[in-house]
Amino acid sequence: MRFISGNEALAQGAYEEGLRVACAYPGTPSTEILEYYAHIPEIDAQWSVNEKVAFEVALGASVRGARSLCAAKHVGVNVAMDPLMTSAYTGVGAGFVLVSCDDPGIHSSQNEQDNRLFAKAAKIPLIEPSSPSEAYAFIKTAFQVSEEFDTPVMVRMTTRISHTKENIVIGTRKDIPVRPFTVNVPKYVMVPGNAYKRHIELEQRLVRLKQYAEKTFLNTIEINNREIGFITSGVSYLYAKEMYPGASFLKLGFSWPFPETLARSFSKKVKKVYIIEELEPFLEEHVRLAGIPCTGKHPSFRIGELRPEHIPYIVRGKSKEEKASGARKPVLCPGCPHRSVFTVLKKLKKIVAGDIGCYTLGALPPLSSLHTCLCMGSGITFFEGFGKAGERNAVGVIGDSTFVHSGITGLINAAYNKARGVIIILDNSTTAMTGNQPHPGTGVTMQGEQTKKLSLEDLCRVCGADSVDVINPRDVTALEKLIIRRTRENALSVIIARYPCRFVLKVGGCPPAYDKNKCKKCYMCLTVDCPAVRKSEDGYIVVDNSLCAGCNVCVEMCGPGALERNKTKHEA
Ligand SMILES: Cc1ncc(C[n+]2csc(CCOP(=O)(O)OP(=O)(O)O)c2C)c(N)n1
Repeated sequence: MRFISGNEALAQGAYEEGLRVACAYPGTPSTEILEYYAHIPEIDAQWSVNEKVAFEVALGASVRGARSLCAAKHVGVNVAMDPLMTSAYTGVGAGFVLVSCDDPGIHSSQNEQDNRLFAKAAKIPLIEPSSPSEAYAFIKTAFQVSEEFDTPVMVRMTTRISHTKENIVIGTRKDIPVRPFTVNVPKYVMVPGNAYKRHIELEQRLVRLKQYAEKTFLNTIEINNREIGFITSGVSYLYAKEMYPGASFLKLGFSWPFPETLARSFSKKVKKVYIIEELEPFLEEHVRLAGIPCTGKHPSFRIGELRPEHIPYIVRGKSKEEKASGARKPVLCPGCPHRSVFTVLKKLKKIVAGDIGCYTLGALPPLSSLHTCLCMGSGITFFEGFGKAGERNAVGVIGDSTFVHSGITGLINAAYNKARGVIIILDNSTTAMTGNQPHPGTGVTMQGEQTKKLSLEDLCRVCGADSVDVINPRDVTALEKLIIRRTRENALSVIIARYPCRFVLKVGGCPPAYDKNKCKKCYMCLTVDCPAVRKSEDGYIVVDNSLCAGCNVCVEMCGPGALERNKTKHEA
């Protein structure tokens, strides 16, 4: 028995089911699935450079005969959409599962799309666990379904299932040998003539999958009070069960292709049918298509995470009552190397095309110096777009991991299409946002082994940057001069602002010394928005030594010299 999270339970279940290859790019709430495999020798696990690559490597392993898995956060599946759509045509070799971890409520994402729609769009079966123990059990069935029907399978998790912990009785690993590879050009080479035939095969497979959905043990009916019948899936089932324990339920663990006959027979056993689901009215549309009278949720419930207390509102057909969230404002960590870059960009009044990572926090006051953030890679492409619209004061910023994920093509495009200006790669030598995973620029694998190290400076040069500078962003004055110099040139420049994240460095520095007598209470030190520096009741400054990482960016901002540099342990 082990007390593990939904992600760990799913990872363990897949391990027991003979998984051999696992690929992902980190992304909340999916990250722990791959981290589980880092030290399991039977599984070849990797941080891939992005989700498209992860999907293809894993699918390639499946086509060659090894059971494989690709995990991604919901928006990661967007990146893998191109291979996903056609993989439904080719089918698989050995079992292949795509785990989509969705983020209703947008705890840590750029949107809250419902990836159940993607399973339907891609025409692959959809399995929805509602708890860690089901994640453990259902992933096994997912591999079996994948092989039985020769299809990729989507297992859809959501934040609450991924991160909830439960006691799970775990088992042992099955020995499932790698299958031999048989050349099968009509199946695996998707040129129009072959693809057309595979599409026919795919539609026939969907008919068989629908029949499977009608009888699989993943879909269960619980008949209790016949006045109220809930059709539900995923964590929404638990919420409905918690609020209406005596009601009847059709719980769909295999929700697409939709088991119409099962839903119809359930509806005949109860007086009224309610659909309980998070985000899109996915089940509801299918229930209505089947001609089953039902009550769905008010459209206000398409937004945000569902909570148990919402269920009575849905039953009464009412809208959601929004309560103001009392969430603390997020802030860059003390010692974060990104802080000084945004301080300088603010001073220079730049328009900043931003991207996704810890550094997106540069958008918040008082730094307020990141002005757009759409998706991974858009820091560079938006920078180019701004230029095409005539903007000469724009700067693009992108993190090192994000640059490798999807910034490289944007840089090549910018160079090829004669963009001018400055792109800053915020290189803290890690993927900090998702918990400090390594990436090719770090030269370390998921397992902590040394590997080929990607030189970002060499790469930027061959992509077509006219100049590439590497600078320590802790030297605020030098950074400012460099940005001014490069923006004045009629060229495409990349500045790599390189200093490790404090969670990579793991060494603190000495907090600065503070002399009250020199302090003019100008509060320039507060403009860098460091949690370690604050104003006390008497209007003077307090440096919290327990938080301070000794980066001295506040010292650089202090005109009167009241804050003075101590040599940091790292720099000494
Ligand atoms: C398509 C997609 N995949 C993954 C993520 C999750 N994610 C957001 S930012 C990021 C990378 C952050 O690393 P980096 O660019 O180095 O910036 P840092 O956080 O280290 O400052 C990841 C993995 C995402 N939002 N979208």
